[in-house]
Amino acid sequence: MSRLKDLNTPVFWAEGHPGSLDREGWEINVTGLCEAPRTFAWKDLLSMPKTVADARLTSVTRFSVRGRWAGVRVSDILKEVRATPAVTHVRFWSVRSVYDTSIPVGTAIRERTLLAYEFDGEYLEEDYGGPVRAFVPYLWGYKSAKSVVRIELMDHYLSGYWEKRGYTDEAYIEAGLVRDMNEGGRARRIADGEVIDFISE
Ligand SMILES: Nc1nc2c(c(=O)[nH]1)N[C@H]1C(S)=C(S)[C@@H](COP(=O)(O)O)O[C@H]1N2
Ligand SMILES: [Mo]
Repeated sequence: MSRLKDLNTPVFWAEGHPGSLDREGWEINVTGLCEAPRTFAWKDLLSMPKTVADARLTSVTRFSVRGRWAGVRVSDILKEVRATPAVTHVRFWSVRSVYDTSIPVGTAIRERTLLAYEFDGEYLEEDYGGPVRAFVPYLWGYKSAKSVVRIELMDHYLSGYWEKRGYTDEAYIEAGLVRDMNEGGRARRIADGEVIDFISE
């Protein structure tokens, strides 16, 4: 069990659940347009500055869950590998290399875009994209690729798994109702953009 499970947070694995994953042996390979491509092992990520973002994962399927997501800023990763100025998009690949999604570099370097390994102080379990997932609170949840194994730094955009199947490339969060998982799935109204507060009725 975990906090996300207690909140009945939906579990999405379009490509199929990956089964049990090895946290201690986890590695994320960073490739593409950078001067120092490298692999970040689990212990490397733990040794980097930890950022805690009290923020929401909000799905286009209209649920939203808030908690303290924690991990390494994607901007710190880009600094470590010395991303070149040519980089316009950052592509995340999930374990098994079926699910991918890309975001503009400007969004990737925002302060709460993370490679997250914790939620409310607990390590992320496989269901929710552990050991390490992308967390991008600014955009619909399909940009928050789970169980990330590879990050590609690119000078162009490519539609990913869901974008090829009809979800927008931009993934801007749109106003409407969402089920607030922190309140038992109660329907609440949101404005456009990152969900920070709800609109009172
Ligand atoms: N690998 C992978 N990552 C994924 C998905 C997926 O199906 N496979 N679904 C995305 C979508 S649509 C959402 S809303 C969130 C859901 O995260 P959760 O399953 O932890 O609730 O994960 C995103 N990342
Ligand atoms: Mo989603």
